[in-house]
Amino acid sequence: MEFNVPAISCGHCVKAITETVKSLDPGAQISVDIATKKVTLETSKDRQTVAAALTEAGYPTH
Ligand SMILES: [Cu+2]
Repeated sequence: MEFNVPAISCGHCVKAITETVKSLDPGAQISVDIATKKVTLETSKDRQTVAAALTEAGYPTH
């Protein structure tokens, strides 16, 4: 799945988002692109769950 996350601005954001997703699903594959502010991931969790966790971590999705 793919999310646009406008709050992504630096490597710290990438780390925080990656850790948030990994804590939800340790087996998740995730890539975060700072330039396009896009998060791409493979996970067994549903979209709603991931979006809620990212929002809670300070990275609301669009
Ligand atoms: Cu940052």
